[in-house]
Formats: sequence, C-alpha cells, structure tokens
Amino acid sequence: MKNVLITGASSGIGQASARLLAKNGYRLVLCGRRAERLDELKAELSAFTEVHTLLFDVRDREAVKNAIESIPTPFRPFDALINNAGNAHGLDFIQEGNWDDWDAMLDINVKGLLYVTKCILPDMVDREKGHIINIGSTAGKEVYPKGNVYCASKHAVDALNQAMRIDLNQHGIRVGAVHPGLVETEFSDVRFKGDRERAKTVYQGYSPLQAEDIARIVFFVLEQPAHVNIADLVVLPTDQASSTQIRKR
Ligand code: NDP
Ligand code: 8X3
Repeated sequence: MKNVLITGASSGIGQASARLLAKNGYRLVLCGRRAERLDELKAELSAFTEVHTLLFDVRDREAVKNAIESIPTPFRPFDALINNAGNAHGLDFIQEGNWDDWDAMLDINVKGLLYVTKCILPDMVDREKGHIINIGSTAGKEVYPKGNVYCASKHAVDALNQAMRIDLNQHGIRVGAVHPGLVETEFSDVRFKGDRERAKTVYQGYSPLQAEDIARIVFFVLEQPAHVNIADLVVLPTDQASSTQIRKR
C-alpha cells in the first residue's frame, strides 16, 4: 500500500483526489485547516483505506514541521506528496492590489509548498524514491488581466517544479506538475472573499472542469510505472482555449 500526503484535502481538487485514491487502495494523510471537513472526509474514506488527518496552516513553518514529524507509521515513509493547498486572493489591477492578498498568495502558494516539501523530502531522499506532484495552474503558464500576483505565485510553482525535478534527479525522485484551467471548486469563493454570487459567475455559460476531472489525472500520474515521470500536464476544459478565451453559450 502506498502512502500519500495531500495538502488542501478539505475541499476541491484535494478532496476529490483523496476520494479517488482511497478507493484505489492508497493510505492517506489528509491536510488542511478545517477540522470538521477533514473529520468528515476521514469518516467517509475509512471504509476504503487508512486515513490520518493533520491540521496546519502551510504558512506556519513550525506548525508544518511539527505536524509532519508527528505522522506515525504506517503512514510513513511517504511514497508521494501532492502539493495542492493554494488559492487566489482577490482579482485587482496591480495598482489597486491588496497587500494582505499578495502576502497570502505568495506565502501559501509558494512558501507553503516549499515548507511542506522540505519536511517530506528526507524520507524520500533516504529511500532514493518518491513522487511529488505539484498542482500548478494555467496561471503558471500565462498571465491574465488582474491575475498579477496569483499568476506570479503559480509561475513560481512552475519554476519550482522544474527545479525540484533537477535537484532530486540524483535521488531517483519523480517530480511533476498538473496545471488545470478553470475548475469549479471553492477557489472563486475564496478569491472573492465569500461572495458566492460573484464566484458562481466564473463558471457560468460553459462547462468548466470539475475537481473529479483533476483527481483522475492525479491518479493517472501516480499510477505510472516507476521509470515513467509525467513532468508537466496542462489540463483545460474543452470550452477554454486560454485564460482569456472561453467559449460561452
Ligand atoms: P479550494 O479552495 O476548493 O481548495 C483549496 C484547498 O487548499 C483547501 O483544502 C484549503 O483547506 C487549502 N488551503 C488553502 N489555504 C491553506 C493554508 N493557508 N494552509 C493549509 N491549507 C490551505 O480550491 P481548489 O481545489 O480549486 O484548489 C486546489 C489547488 O488547485 C490550488 O493550488 C489552486 O491554486 C489550484 N488550481 C485551481 C484551479 C481552479 O480553477 N479551481 C485551477 C488551477 C489550479 P483549508 O481551507 O481547510 O485550509
Ligand atoms: C485557477 C485558474 O484561471 O482562475 O488557477 O487562474 S485561473
């Protein structure tokens, strides 16, 4: 049985990935800040696999370290890490950007990903094997109006994905990224700070991806034989050609 740690498992892509991996026999460490969500998910998935939950904010370096060090066997050593926790905060012209939003996006999407990765890596380096899947975004491949700092954070994820693959190559560790386009999750609720009506409009008039679509891709990446590393995958809704070109009906 493979041990996988998923950050951001309390909703969206992380939660859907947890469900699919549980049903396919992966042993899971599920992370997030919302205890009730993770407890419910653990109760649901315990019918299929062993589940351990961890509460921490990826921005808090000490909390990340303590939480990951506390993980008992048999949930470690880790076979795979899915670096998924992240979000956009705000959608504003650069000259109108909110400083707290900028800090949140860079601290969570970039530094948080680094903190978790650093705490997981010793296990993988020691065993000379492991698999890291970074959830990037099309926002890490192109830039769109008002996307500025979110796009910068996901471009950083794209760069770190490549950098990790280069540095960890000598240790036999696979590193790859999945870069989704528009996925209907709580992403826009967070981006628009709980304005559900505005969030809903992001996914209206076309068929966006669903979290389960990305979960299937994550599962596919994990299921490849050990000598195969899927390094970089961009996944769009059929209706989306780029960040700014969406076929609406
Ligand atoms: P959701 O908002 O549904 O999920 C985000 C997850 O990240 C939640 O489980 C949340 O858990 C966790 N998270 C957020 N901030 C923190 C934090 N400070 N510490 C720990 N955990 C945190 O969004 P998605 O599922 O859509 O997003 C998942 C990833 O996919 C993100 O990296 C996002 O950038 C990326 N993505 C999303 C796309 C989309 O259109 N939805 C497209 C491309 C990429 P909790 O609140 O419990 O801490
Ligand atoms: C999420 C997709 O286009 O809202 O990363 O940036 S987008």
